[in-house]
Amino acid sequence: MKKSVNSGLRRRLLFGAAGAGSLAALKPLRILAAEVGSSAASGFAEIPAGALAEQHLYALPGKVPLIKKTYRPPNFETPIEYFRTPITPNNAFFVRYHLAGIAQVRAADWRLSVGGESAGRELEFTLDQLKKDFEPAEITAVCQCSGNRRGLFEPHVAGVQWGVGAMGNAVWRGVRLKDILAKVGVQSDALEVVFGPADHAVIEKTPPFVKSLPVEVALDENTLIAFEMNGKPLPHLNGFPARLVVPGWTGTYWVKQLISVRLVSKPEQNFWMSTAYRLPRGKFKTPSFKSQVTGASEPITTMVVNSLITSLMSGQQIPHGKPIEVKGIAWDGGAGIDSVEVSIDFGASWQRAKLGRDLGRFSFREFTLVVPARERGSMVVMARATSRSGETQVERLIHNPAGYHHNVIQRLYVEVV
Ligand SMILES: Nc1nc2c(c(=O)[nH]1)N[C@H]1C(S)=C(S)[C@@H](COP(=O)(O)O)O[C@H]1N2
Ligand SMILES: [Mo]
Repeated sequence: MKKSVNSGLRRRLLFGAAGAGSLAALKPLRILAAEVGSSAASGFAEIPAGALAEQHLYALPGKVPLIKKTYRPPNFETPIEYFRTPITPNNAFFVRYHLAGIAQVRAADWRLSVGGESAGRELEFTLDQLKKDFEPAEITAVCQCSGNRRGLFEPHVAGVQWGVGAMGNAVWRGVRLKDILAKVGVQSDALEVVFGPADHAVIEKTPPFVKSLPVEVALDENTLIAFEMNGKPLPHLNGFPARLVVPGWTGTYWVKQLISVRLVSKPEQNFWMSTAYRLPRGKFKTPSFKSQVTGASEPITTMVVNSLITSLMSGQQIPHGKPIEVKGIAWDGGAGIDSVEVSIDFGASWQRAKLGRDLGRFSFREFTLVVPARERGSMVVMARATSRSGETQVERLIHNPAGYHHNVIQRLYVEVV
């Protein structure tokens, strides 16, 4: 009982309750923080870190121990320490699957079939052909699950209860999808491009994880079919031998074990497009996937601006007088990060952090700011990222039924002793 109250308090403290009101109204949280005391020393909200996490950590083949959410299908998130560098290592990259029948594809057997009713012809490519016959392309981009931070939603929503680690940033290398589509010919009536994977349901009821994109997004020069991640072949659980990379768009479109690409003239209708991965229409200022808008809902599209403090742990004790290094990463849906500001006075004033090297507008961007620890007692550190399109993190959660787009300004409590 006590534990759940504490975790509730922690959650409210760190990410703000849905009804927290203006930032000024957050002042009483300082008292709550003092009450919670060192029992909050467990990282982000109820998300396990350190000792607490150990019981939930599990090493999949080829991976370091990751935070297990579900085993079958595998859903594992990245522990926070791997976000202390802007590139997420392959062996620590999160894993998300909807269906348990994951295909073990051999590179030599793999074929990509490309065609569809709005293509000029049907073609099949081997991995060697992709590597030899097309100009290579490379991009650094964040793959983030739409439901990253769903576990921090208040009120709670159903689905994988992700903490902050259902995301990663990598250098993806492969070929441009537009070059492949050009080979089959894109007819003028092409509306969407439909992507099919090799994985399938174990119980036949669930349809395969087929996703579509607007044709103009598929033809964007940044949309890749990638077979390398950070200079190595894709790990099996991250899509070996080839996956779709859609910089700026949420992870759901990044189809792994990709085997089929079809140009179509009508909106793709299957469970994963028509029912799952949808938002109440107009609730977010992200681009609209026009051909898929129906009634009151529309598909999720690009990521919202967000940031994560990685240098501090919730409840961490900091010696009085010693400066506090506030470090972390920020990212958005592709405008690029303009600024990250830090506040240590509940948002009354903000100071600009120094940004790290620019690895491109789709990448994590590091930030650092050293703040003084002048007064003893609990202290709340906040970080707020703003993109180059002027979008900034929200003070209050924009609630939605599927638990997507959590980008509430983080409020991380530390104790100056
Ligand atoms: N084949 C296949 N591809 C998939 C999925 C899936 O279930 N099957 N899940 C998608 C979702 S929702 C996300 S968030 C990303 C996660 O990529 P990762 O597992 O490499 O981290 O893969 C996407 N591609
Ligand atoms: Mo996802």
